[in-house]
Amino acid sequence: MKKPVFIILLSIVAFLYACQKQPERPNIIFIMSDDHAYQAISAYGSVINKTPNIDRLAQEGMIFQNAFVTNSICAPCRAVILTGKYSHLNGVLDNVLEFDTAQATFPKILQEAGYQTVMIGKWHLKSDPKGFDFWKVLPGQGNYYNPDFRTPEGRKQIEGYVTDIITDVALDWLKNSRDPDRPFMMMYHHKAPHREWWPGPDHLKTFDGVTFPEPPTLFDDYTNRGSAAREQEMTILHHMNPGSDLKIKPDDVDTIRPDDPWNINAYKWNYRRMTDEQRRQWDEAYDPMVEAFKSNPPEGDDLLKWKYQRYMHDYLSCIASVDDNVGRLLDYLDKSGLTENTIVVYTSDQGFYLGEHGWFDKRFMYEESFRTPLLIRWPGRTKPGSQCEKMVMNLDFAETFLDAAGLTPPEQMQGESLVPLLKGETTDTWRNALYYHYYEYPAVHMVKRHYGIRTERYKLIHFYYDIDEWELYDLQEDPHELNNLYGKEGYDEITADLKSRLNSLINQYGDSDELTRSFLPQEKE
Ligand code: SGN
Ligand code: CA
Repeated sequence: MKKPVFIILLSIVAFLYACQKQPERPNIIFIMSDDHAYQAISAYGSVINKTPNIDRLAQEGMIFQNAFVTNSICAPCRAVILTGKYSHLNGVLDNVLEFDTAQATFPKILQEAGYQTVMIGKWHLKSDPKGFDFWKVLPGQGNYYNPDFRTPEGRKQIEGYVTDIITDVALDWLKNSRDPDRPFMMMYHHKAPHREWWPGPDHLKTFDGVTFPEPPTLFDDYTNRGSAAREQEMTILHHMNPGSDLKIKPDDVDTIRPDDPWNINAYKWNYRRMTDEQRRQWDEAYDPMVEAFKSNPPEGDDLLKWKYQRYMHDYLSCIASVDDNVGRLLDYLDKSGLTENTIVVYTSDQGFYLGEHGWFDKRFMYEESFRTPLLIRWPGRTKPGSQCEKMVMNLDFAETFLDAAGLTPPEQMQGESLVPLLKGETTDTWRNALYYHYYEYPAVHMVKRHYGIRTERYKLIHFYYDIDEWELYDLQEDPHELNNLYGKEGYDEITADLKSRLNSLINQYGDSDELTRSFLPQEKE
């Protein structure tokens, strides 16, 4: 055969092969905020704020109406997400234990398969991130103003507001470091709106003059509940502090005094991190509120109402910055032509109480903290404006991302890929019950250890360690979980069935007392 003919034939074969090749692997941007309650996202029907940019993901993709976590607290959720395994197997049962990075994680597997992998923002797992081409993370909880970052090159402080900076770093990587010939997976993880809710310069006055509607259970007295609900330490009234939480500025703000209560010094540490200009803007926004409070401090029920309004003001201001910055990122994807082949996920590490039961924080298996928001946009695969009612979990992310990249997840991962749901395929075999296990006790907020099962209609919880109490809720009749039916007449059969299904889940996921004991002390305090 003549040489030119041979070359032409070879080119045709190469062309035909290229046409048959796997479709282009999608990029993945996994946006996660910290403690962002679904009640504060307008796509979920928020009555307290608007989140137009996050809502875009619902309009252009899918909103999950029933997304849950396995253990509602920060570091454990992050370890579950990375490994696709429950806490009793990945070893991060609470915020104290360190993550063992030798484990298989979805970023490591994507990296080995040729993805560029990036981790920016809140990490909270103590050990250095592994499996990332680029990482820049906050130490521990991080700071709102002028935060420090951990990088492979050491620690570095960046001036500005944390939510803006995390986005600047993400955009900078996309613009200047990304190899356009390879897919990427970016974990873009906000610190906001975590306690102590310090709003950024752009939103210091956004909610001034607004009165937020109170949740119906703000004045809950915990009748018909167990000791766990009564004995927690996460009430807005008693456990939210005047300094760093409510922003009542101490008179001697520039002196750290060892005899000051922790929260007053926490206010001072936060304030002292600010530049002169940041402090000027802060004082201008907050001084009138502090003066009004000091001249006429509310009492009785009015004090709780006042604290709730203060809480919402600052919490929602932090979310306004998150929403703006999600908008900046989505705009860049549009402008750079990346939108079409990029899966964008928005979620929170867990849910949060916005005054329901009189609480803030999370931890309980009750709905507000057991659930988490989840919105996913996947152009060309997911129908815009679609809704998913299936019960999905943060346990499912690892397998979802691997599946979307055309990879087979390792055996030990315990979730389910959400890809069929995202494609709108009907599936009859989806899970019909959820397993939950929370461990961090005794600890801040004093939520007792518990595990349980949730089906579409019922929830059965066992609180243990220093108590032995069961709770049963009918979510259809009692969506706010105010009436514990455990042991009540007529519920024996339902309870027996739930207990047997709970045992099956414990076996299925390989949980056991021995595993808990191997990680956590058993001596009761
Ligand atoms: C801090 C907060 C707590 C919060 C934990 C865990 N107190 O200790 O309210 O429950 O973090 O949060 S603070 O006044 O220091 O903010 S988590 O999201 O990291 O699990
Ligand atoms: Ca959190």
